[in-house]
Amino acid sequence: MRAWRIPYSTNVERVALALGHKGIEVEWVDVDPRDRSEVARISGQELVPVLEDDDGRIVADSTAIIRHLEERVPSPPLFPRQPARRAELLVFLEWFDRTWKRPPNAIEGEYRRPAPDEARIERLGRAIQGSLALFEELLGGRDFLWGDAFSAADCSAFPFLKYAVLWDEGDDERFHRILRDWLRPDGGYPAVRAWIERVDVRPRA
Ligand SMILES: N[C@@H](CCC(=O)N[C@@H](CS)C(=O)NCC(=O)O)C(=O)O
Repeated sequence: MRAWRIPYSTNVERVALALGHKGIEVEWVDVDPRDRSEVARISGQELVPVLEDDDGRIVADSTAIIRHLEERVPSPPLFPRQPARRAELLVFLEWFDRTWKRPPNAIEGEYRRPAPDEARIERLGRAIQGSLALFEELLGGRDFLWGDAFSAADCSAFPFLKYAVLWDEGDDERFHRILRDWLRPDGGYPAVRAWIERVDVRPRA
């Protein structure tokens, strides 16, 4: 398989974790963030990650790629086998992308405006900060977000929540700084911090 990536991409890291879990080897193609022409040509859109399977199939979007990998290489799994539990996990993935990600994206949008609305940024930031309590409860008495086994939920959420604890000095993405600034655990959320350390040592393709 081949996969297209840019440095420090959260959505690329989701796929790297899924590939690493399944032990799938991939040939990475590094994309110049300022030149998306190759990605656009192969996938019809400009965002990474994009995966090319060995049969030539092209899949864009990190969640679609993880679902595709699960179909192609079912073991070790990233989704529960039981259909109802699997559907619940798909709901979580959708909630994370459509609801949880909205405040940091909106803050980034505010900073692009000539006069950012500081009160709105504060309100949105508090929503990010408040979500830590929910993740702390999701991790109550279990090692991973969806139970005792590593799953697609961990692949999806870790690359964003990790900014509560981890920071790479080479990273100058504003979106990541927003996450770091609003996810500060300030000595609390021990289950979230332990989970970040637990997932951070997992293999990545
Ligand atoms: N829904 C897509 C979103 C992909 C996405 O936003 N990719 C970012 C990198 S994390 C990107 O290519 N952004 C354009 C840029 O940074 O110029 C997914 O989950 O893969």
